[in-house]
Amino acid sequence: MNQFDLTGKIALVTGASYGIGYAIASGYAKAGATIVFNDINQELVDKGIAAYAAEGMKAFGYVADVTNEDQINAMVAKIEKEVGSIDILVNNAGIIKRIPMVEMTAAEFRQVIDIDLNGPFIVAKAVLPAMIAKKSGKIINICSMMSELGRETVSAYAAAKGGLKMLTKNIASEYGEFNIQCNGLGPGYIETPQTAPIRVPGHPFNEFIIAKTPAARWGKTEDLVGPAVFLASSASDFVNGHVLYVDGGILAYIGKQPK
Ligand code: NAP
Ligand code: GCO
Repeated sequence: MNQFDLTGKIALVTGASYGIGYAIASGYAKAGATIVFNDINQELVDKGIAAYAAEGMKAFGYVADVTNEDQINAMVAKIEKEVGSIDILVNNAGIIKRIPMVEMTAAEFRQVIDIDLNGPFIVAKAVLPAMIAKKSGKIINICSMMSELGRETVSAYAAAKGGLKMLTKNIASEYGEFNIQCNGLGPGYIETPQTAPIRVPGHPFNEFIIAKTPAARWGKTEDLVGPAVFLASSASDFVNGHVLYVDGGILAYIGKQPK
């Protein structure tokens, strides 16, 4: 039996019109899953559907803001009616604001917490009842290096991602008895639109990350697909409450000394 086969499974990946979510959803489709995704407006959803189609994948797309419980509950009900019961949830949608804490407004802080932490709570709460009823489910929360480490200007994001690590452990603890596994996937520094501003060749942070990564490179979204398939598949049925870091070794390394 191929433990990494997702045939017959329905996977919801939030914020998956592009970026990490798109790569993970595409990997799930190639592993046999039916993929469903949401984004915050129809233009992005249409863009995502076209992108999946261009790669020969049929994806079901829905407009829903992960911070809006009514929209998420309505979307999950629509998915269950139009596609089927959700077997795999990837809480991927997220934003970052890079602002020194003393200059960040409370509203800006709240917005990051709302999308990056409250959103995963809202979506997981919406899909859990059906998973409990069928005594099966996989929830994967996209964590971060900032689930473990801090750095200048990302106070809200680090607080959210640190909280997301603990929400992951709590869902695992509370619902493990229903054969539901909830794990985190913690990407390192990955080439996506979110990191484009700090990845400019010659930018000090770009050089810093390459020196801080044993693999001496930025990650690619493709680097995350295998670990994401593992966490969504029966190969990880006894892995629960774990955060799988896919970071090229960043968390293990003090960093290359300057020449
Ligand atoms: P991205 O390129 O900015 O994509 C984020 C996606 O989430 C976009 O499609 C975005 O749509 C969507 N989104 C934002 N707010 C939303 C909301 N309220 N409701 C629904 N969808 C929403 O980011 P990424 O780099 O792919 O990151 C994806 C996830 O990985 C995030 O949780 C991020 O924190 C995490 N992560 C990223 C890295 C990295 O190095 N890139 C590393 C570790 C973790 P819009 O275009 O409308 O904003
Ligand atoms: C930053 C980056 C990181 C990455 C990622 C690292 O400004 O430090 O955006 O936060 O997005 O979360 O794992």
